[in-house]
Amino acid sequence: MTSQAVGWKRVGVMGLGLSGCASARFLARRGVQVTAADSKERSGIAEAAELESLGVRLVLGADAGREQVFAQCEAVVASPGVPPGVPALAGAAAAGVPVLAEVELAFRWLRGVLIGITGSNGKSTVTELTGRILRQAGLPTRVCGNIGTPLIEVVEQDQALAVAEASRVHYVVELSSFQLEGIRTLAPRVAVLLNLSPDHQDRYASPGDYFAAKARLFMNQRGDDIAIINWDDPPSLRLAERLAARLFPFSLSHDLEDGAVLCEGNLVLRRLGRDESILPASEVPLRGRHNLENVLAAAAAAAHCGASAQAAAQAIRSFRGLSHRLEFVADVSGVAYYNDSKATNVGATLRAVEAFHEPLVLLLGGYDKGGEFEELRGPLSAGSGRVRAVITFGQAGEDIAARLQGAAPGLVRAGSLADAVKAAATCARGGDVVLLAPACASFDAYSGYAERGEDFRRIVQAMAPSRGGRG
Ligand code: UMA
Ligand code: ADP
Repeated sequence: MTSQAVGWKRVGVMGLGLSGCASARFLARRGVQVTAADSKERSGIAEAAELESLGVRLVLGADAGREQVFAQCEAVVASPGVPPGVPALAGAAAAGVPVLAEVELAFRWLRGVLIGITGSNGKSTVTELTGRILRQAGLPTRVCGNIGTPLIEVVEQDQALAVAEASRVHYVVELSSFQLEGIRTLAPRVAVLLNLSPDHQDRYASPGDYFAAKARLFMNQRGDDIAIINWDDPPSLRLAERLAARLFPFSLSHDLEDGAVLCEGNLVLRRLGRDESILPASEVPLRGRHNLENVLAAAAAAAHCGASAQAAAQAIRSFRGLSHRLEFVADVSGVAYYNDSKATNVGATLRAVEAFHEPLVLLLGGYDKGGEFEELRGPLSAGSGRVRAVITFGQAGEDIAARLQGAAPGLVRAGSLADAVKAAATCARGGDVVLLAPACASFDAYSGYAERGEDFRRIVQAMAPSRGGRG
């Protein structure tokens, strides 16, 4: 393959994390002259020598902050974590150079079926579960995107497949708002929008701007594509009026004519007036009503790719959920500790609180992305009787405590996560649940939600005389 096949001779890549490195490799291997920039110094880029050996020109550190970095390029691939306002991207855009997402580059080379999954919460869970259902149904399946492996890396591996084989591959791709900002032609055969609630307000001017980025998932779909939307979520529903694709909604509370529904305790696919039961809701092993929504969405997406209800039921029954999502850690002196470190926004925390009937000691805090913490006041109030105490920690801890003052019972301000767990153990009584569902990102003290969740596990397990117990 040559640069002619890609269509460009000189391409810029902004950011050298997972997406940027994968994009730079892909392009350089196809003969494109790549200029790759990152605000980190060379010592922070482990792949520097490898990329240079492929012919990539690196612009690192302060030099990456210049407007002219990509002046000679015909296109720029922007990493999702790099905001469009940074001088190198703004400079390229001002010069009329297209700034694209890595997933857009990948889509132009993708030969199989794209299933795109977005939403404020539940993306990774639904992406993983949809992939498992498709595999159970015997369909060749790749699970990638924001969940971890860049789509371009997977698409590059599949360039080796013969045409017929490649066209059968199902790419189940988690798509973030950051990625969707940079799509131009990307069009999922099946697009799933799980829900919309404010997030990433450190990057967007308003929740509306963030929702608009999510809505781009549907913008290139055609009439024979499928749009799966949460009928119970008003902001998602508002988008349904503008769809070009065929709508297939899901709902736990409406008896839809066509869609995935909860009907007499069963999760059901209703198509052309015909009901097909997947499984009883009581047999879904995941905790919380929001996970029933996730299951309906995944089953609906897989059904539109040809998976049977039986395959869906089998995959759902054996899916215990992803780590750091309402994950049981240990029972310590009759108190159950749960790790929901991935609850990095208020919406996810609200659903986590709803998922328990036991009295809760809730741990909130971390790096604030502009969260609307006041929304927690009602559900956490003493009157609700659900929450025994709220412990706040980390950089946002003080602000959260101030914003919940007078609403949450037993409000305690702690420093680190370890201090917060200690304080929680003091407040909790036998039969309670201590829940880390922090409503904040973790970057004040950790590299990501996974590191924070692992730290929580370690702290809790150090207090536990023996492991196991309730799950
Ligand atoms: N960088 C700059 N200038 C900046 C900002 C960053 O040069 O102004 C550089 C950093 O120094 C770093 C690189 O950009 O070297 C990082 O790029 P990135 O933040 O886009 O990270 P990647 O490693 O490419 O990972 C991205 C996604 N990250 C983000 O969207 C922040 C990963 O999602 C995703 O798994 C991966 O691509 C593969 O598709 C993570 C995430 O946190 C899990 N996503 C957000 C979320 O889920 O809330 C959207
Ligand atoms: P995402 O990839 O969108 O961040 P995850 O599946 O990783 O989604 O879950 C992130 C957080 O959101 C976890 O705390 C999880 O418990 C919660 N969550 C999962 N599904 C939903 C949903 N449908 N609605 C609200 N919260 C959810």
